[in-house]
Amino acid sequence: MRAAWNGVEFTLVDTGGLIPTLREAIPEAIREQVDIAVRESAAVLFVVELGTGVTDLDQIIAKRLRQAFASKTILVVNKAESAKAAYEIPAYMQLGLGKPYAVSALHGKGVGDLLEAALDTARESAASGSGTAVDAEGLRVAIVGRPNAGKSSLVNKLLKQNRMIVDSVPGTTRDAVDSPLEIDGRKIVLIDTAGLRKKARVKKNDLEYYSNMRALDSIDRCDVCVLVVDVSVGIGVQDMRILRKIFESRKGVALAWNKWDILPKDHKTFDNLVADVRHEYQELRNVPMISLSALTGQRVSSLMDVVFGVKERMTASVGGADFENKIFDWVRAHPHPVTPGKEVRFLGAKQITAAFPLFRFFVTHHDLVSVSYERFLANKIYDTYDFAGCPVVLEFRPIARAGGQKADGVTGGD
Ligand SMILES: Nc1nc2c(ncn2[C@@H]2O[C@H](COP(=O)(O)OP(=O)(O)OP(=O)(O)O)[C@@H](O)[C@H]2O)c(=O)[nH]1
Ligand SMILES: [Mg+2]
Repeated sequence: MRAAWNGVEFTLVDTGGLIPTLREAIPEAIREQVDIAVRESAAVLFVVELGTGVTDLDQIIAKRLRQAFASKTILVVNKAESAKAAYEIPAYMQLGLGKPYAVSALHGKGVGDLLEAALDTARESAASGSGTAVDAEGLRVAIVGRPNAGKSSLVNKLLKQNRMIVDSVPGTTRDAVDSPLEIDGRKIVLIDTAGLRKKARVKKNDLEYYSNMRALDSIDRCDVCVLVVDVSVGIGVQDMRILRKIFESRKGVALAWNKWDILPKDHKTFDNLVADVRHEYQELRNVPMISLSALTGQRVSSLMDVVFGVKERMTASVGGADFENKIFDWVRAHPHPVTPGKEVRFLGAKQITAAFPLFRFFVTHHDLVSVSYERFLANKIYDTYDFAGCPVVLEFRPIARAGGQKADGVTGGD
């Protein structure tokens, strides 16, 4: 939730209650939940409740916060509206998190001071860099997909060690976990993410709301995504949503058909499958695909070749004059539909240096370029150059500034 206080904007995240699920695993479960909740926060408010006294659970949570996040934790004692509060509050000093802030959320008492303190803490931890994760070096590859697709299994296979928690229960992975590795001298950071379910099915106070957010955040922070699809389940609406999110974030993508081992097949299966889904989903036409098995390891070692191929293409250059001539040819052969008096005339085109394939077109009435015409041009670029797995982005600008200028422009039909 975005909020503001005295002109400072910040994101407030309510973690929901930290409740251990298994009695014998309390400390471990709490540790995990606390870590997931607070690792990337700039300030942490640990809220306890007056009236119950200091509980075992408070002690366990406080211990973890002291160990790992002491400098950014603020202890808050809530429900401090009663007259007795002043006598009871000192007991909370034993949690070792400094002097508690007494507030009454109900009456708004003490909240202003608390926010002041929280923002001071946030500023300090932002300045010292502890509010943000330190990035490991290498090509960042986020492994994304629906729950149970086999993302963690795939990461494990790639790491050749069991670092991730794998389980047959969907939703096993809660956090986005970074694992650095090196393949043939190439540095990679693999990011295992939580399975992405439909938003509507994720309740706000659920830990899953949180892991969803972090999986989406991993897409923004990576270079190339691997979209893992369980071949026995097939492509669904949710996969297409994830793909759209990847392209909106201007990231590269490769699709891994996982669990290939359980599919009865002949030598044509893969080609047929690819042809079918590309026929059904136009967005998949330019996405490179590989079939593999995270269980047996079949073709897992080839996946990174596909990923590095995407990475190369993300910044590939098409060459100036030749590109512009092609554009003019396409426009001539397939002119933009005419709006009387408002002719869309192409004056120039060039590729712009960016982290993804970006093309700028200089056009009269640039705001009238239709969506279908934009798609036509993008498809032409995909068909002519190799941008498989990359988001091809087109920009339309009113005038040509430097280079690429053609006095009369091209409207087609000559
Ligand atoms: N037969 C077969 N089973 C697989 C394969 N990959 C994963 N599985 C099984 O699928 C189940 C889910 O695997 P995970 O790796 O936990 O899946 P995930 O995508 O990380 O799941 P979440 O973290 O819950 O989103 C486990 O029972 C795996 O053993 C595969 O290639 N073949
Ligand atoms: Mg997982």
